[in-house]
Amino acid sequence: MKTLGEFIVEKQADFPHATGELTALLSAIKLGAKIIHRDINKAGLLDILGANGVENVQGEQQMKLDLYANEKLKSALKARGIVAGIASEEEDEFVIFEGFEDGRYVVLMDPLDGSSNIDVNVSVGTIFSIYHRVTPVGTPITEEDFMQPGSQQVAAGYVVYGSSTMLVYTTGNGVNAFTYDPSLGVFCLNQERLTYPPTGKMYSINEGYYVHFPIGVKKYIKFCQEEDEATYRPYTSRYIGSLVADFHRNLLKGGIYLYPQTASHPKGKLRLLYECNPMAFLAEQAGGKASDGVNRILDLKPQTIHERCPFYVGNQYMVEDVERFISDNQ
Ligand code: AHM
Ligand code: MG
Repeated sequence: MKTLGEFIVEKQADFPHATGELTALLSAIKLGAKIIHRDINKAGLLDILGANGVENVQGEQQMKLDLYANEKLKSALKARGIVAGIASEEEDEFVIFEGFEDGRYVVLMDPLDGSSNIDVNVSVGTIFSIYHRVTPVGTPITEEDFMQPGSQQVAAGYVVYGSSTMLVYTTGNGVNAFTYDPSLGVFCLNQERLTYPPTGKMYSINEGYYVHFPIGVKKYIKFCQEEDEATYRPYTSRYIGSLVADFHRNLLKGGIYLYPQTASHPKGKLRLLYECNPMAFLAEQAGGKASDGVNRILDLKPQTIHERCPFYVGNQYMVEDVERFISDNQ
């Protein structure tokens, strides 16, 4: 048995000039994940279910646990003195960690993705994305530090709070998965160099919005439902409505997740910086692909912290199929 802490330290030895800062940063996320795990598991007991009546910058109801997870992760990241600031789904503006201008990293996060699922006991997740800052160390960070394309990510990952809690991350050298053992309080290595299975049989999309999808996506959905033994179609439809859980299942079983643009949401729903980019980094590191339907997600140049983009992620050939349907039906 190998713990996440041991694994990270072991990997750090591969980089003789590593300062240990990224190791400490990942430890902070690990600690935040343990705290969130603990409190999600007793959400009903602690009276932290339900909306708190506050809307976030995107006009969505924030759940009490969203705010709680945001605060816990923020303080875990701040405490180490390595991170100069963060951007979060739950913060209108990026947050400067005052007094920590020497930090070389910035972190973007969705502290509790899919939080509307908590009240009904369905899996939720934490998503994180780590960059080196681009402004000089020693000065306060600026928005520019967060406006980097996803290809510049130093590390990214997620924690899925499901039937068990798992942490999955990449530093650009493959994807590694760990399962949390609550009795020991440690994440244990589950799988090193995780990759998509060669064939996928699942497609995940909110088909309730079918009528609003672009024509290419409508045709791709019909393609998924057609019979063709050679390509394992019809595919199975699976949609939890929790990006982390849907992504995780497709990574393990093979499949594609789609969140297209619609007439009312011309850029889709998911946020580029702290939902699409980290998942895209993981997908590519696992041999898969992530696209906005036309472009590689990791090449997109962000304009604003909370910007959205259409998102197609999963087995490479499945994402290429949907891209073909989109370009053939422009
Ligand atoms: P959130 O960040 O407000 O929780 O929203 C993101 C979630 C994703 O986890 C999920 O895949 C998607 O929204 C579901 O959206 P919909 O209910 O429109 O299918
Ligand atoms: Mg989210």
